[in-house]
Amino acid sequence: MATGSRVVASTIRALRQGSSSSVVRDNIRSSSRWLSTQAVRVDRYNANPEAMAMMNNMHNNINNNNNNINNNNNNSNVRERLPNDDRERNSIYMDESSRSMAGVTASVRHDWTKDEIAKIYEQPFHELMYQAGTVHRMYWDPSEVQQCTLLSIKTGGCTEDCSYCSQSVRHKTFVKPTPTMKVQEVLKAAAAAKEAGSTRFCMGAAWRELGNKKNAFNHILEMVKGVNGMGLEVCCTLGMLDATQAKQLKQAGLSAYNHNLDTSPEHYPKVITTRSYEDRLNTISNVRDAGISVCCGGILGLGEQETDRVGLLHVLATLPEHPESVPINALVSVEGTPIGDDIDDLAKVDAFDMARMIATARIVMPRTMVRLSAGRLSFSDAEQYMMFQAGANSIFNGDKLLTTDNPGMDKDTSLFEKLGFVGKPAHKGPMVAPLEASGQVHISKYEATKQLYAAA
Ligand code: SAM
Ligand code: DTB
Ligand code: SF4
Repeated sequence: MATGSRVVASTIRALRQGSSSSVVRDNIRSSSRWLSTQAVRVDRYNANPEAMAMMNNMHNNINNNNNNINNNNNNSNVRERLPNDDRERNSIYMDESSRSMAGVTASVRHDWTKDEIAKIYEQPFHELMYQAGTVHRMYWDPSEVQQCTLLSIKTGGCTEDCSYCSQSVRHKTFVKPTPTMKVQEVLKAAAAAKEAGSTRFCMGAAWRELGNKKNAFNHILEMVKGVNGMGLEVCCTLGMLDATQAKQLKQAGLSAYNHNLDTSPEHYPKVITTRSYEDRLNTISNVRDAGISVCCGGILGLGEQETDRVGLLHVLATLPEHPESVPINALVSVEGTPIGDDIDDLAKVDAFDMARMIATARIVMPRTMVRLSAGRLSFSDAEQYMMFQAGANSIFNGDKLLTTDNPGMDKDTSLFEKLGFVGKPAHKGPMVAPLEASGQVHISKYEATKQLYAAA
């Protein structure tokens, strides 16, 4: 048996035995990718009955799991929710080739070319917004927006030279380096965030890498356990990680890890010289391999060209798995940083740039949460509305990001009321898209599955 089919067979066995371990979830992911390639081959060469049988089997097992999820929801009279784990969620739809509605077709693809993404990005704004808004409604409930809260648990004094960052030791900014916060202080802040309606708590440290900071790491593991124990989803952004550290964080209950690529590989060395793009990609793969959801995005306003924005989206959309979430930040210009001091008002990122980037991300990574991140203070409610229409479905809330200001809770509560948004609950998956549930989205399956259904 080929390796791919062996993994599928053992995954089916584990699912039958009711196992939902992270190993099984990882296997569902690799099985689904292998089966998709087999399905395409079956489509092209009319071959491989073994793959067809396994795909059928796998599909039934996953459908059973899904039915259980839905039955649980039906029992409590709650509208349907998908699994919260992005891999589990995506595996439910593994036999889906594309979705279409109202003249727009989309699919989860990993073979995008830069040219294809550029063509989407460069469309007339009104057309891009229409397509992105339609894709958003085919895959998501547009009224549900995730709220995450950031806390800087170790501020300033960072040895990296990121030319936008207030926390680099190389720039003279308003930030005063402070020691790592105590576990109890962090848990208190997490409890306050939960009270204020946040469902994901993200702890940031101004480090190049976790390295051999053993003591601090043990405290961070305690923080992760504590925040997870409060029923919040936990995210960290601590710089580069090795594979063992990623596994330890996963064991402690970490849901997601934020590690941004910031810009295209070509523009990156003009922004940061103390680490490489490859370094960042390695950490992202350590995080993914540990079974932690990847949160990875970038910043607009770093002096990049539009080709660099497309270049960043191309890297993200061709990763082995699309990130669970993609934060799109507008540069928060900080006095004393090379980019902050350089920038003139005309070079500032405007709301149309942000909406264009978010819309393109939404189209090329339809199942990813796109987070409207730093820079919201410089956009009006109407401008932010345009960004939600483009497909953003997550924000950072609270009056502080890491070191800079963010709209306060009251402001966001009134924005959510005005726009008719509700927050996504913690540890619960997103709602099934209402237009999918009501049958208005046309869903195409891989040819192999269609043949199986026809034969059954
Ligand atoms: N030191 C860790 C790292 O770099 O991965 C974690 C903290 S770092 C501040 C997290 C991210 O915040 C950066 O990767 C960058 O994308 C974003 N960021 C930092 N300063 C920013 C600014 N002034 N404006 C917008 N985004 C910023
Ligand atoms: C991300 O993409 N944006 C957040 C989060 N990930 C960690 C950070 C924004 C930082 C903005 C500048 C500051 O507050 O220091
Ligand atoms: Fe350090 Fe992160 Fe800021 Fe870069 S972005 S200087 S790594 S804190």
